[in-house]
Amino acid sequence: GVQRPAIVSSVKVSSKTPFTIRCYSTRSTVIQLLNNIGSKREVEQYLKYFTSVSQQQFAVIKVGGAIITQQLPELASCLAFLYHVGLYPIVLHGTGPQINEILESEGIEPDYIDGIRITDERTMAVVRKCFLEQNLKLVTALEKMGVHARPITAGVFQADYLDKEKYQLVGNITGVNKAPIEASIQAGALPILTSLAETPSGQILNVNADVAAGEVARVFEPLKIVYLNEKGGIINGNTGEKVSVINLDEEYEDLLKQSWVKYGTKLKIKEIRDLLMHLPRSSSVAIIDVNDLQKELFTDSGAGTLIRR
Ligand code: X2W
Repeated sequence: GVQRPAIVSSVKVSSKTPFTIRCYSTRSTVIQLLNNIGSKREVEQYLKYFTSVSQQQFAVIKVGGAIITQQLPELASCLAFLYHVGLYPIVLHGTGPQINEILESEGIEPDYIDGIRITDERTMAVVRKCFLEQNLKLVTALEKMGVHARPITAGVFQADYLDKEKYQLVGNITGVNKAPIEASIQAGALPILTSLAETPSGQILNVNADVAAGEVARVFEPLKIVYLNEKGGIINGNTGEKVSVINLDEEYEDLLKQSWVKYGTKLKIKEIRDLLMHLPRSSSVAIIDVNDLQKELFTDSGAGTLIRR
């Protein structure tokens, strides 16, 4: 496996924590986490669990594009915390709302089929611009918090056209190149990915970020798979309530028949089901609010929507 990057300067959190943090300035953050998030025993147990596997197998975190606009400070500080305790999540972000905003300002109505954007040449230019802008925004916010973060905006996803007639420049991922992600973690940098893909002949294609995050989780098989969205989970469109758990084996077929399960929500649930069918039975996916990330990672009580088999 990949060697854990060297700790710059270290300090013990407690005599029992097998764990070091990077610099003294973050010690108060760690103590705060230990006090606020869960019992010390609970948090230490999870820290031990997360460091029992190779760094690249800790977590895949999908960040909805809306969060970069609405909750960037919260997002950056949650990720900075993980980095400072020596945990390296693989982060993949979307940029859906930013794309729509630009399209609408240019008088173009965003067009989707089943949650997938129909991406013509003109739209693709906007998609690429937004992915690069939002990626830089997140990386810059992390760097301001002393985090070494690496933008990875190409070279990971190989793809074919999903359906050229129907969606135009949209990719169906056929391969995930782990090397740039592994190299980033090995160099001690958080890998920050977009979901842009490339055909063998070099054509850039647009891929839904939920789908791409699922593909990353499929190849890395991380301990935690977390989707951060602005709603803090999946909302039942009929009742307006948050769905706390989806047990796929029992509920999937019925769920897909519900009138509110459509567009992006349907795509997300389908993709997560596909993913969980390929992972060990004990795997699950949590869809949560960014402010619940530490609670989700370090305590027994989850938050948001848990999807499992
Ligand atoms: C998405 C990629 C961005 C995305 C799109 O163009 O909107 C396709 O639909 P969020 O913020 O995670 O929704 N691509 C093909 O998924 O961003």
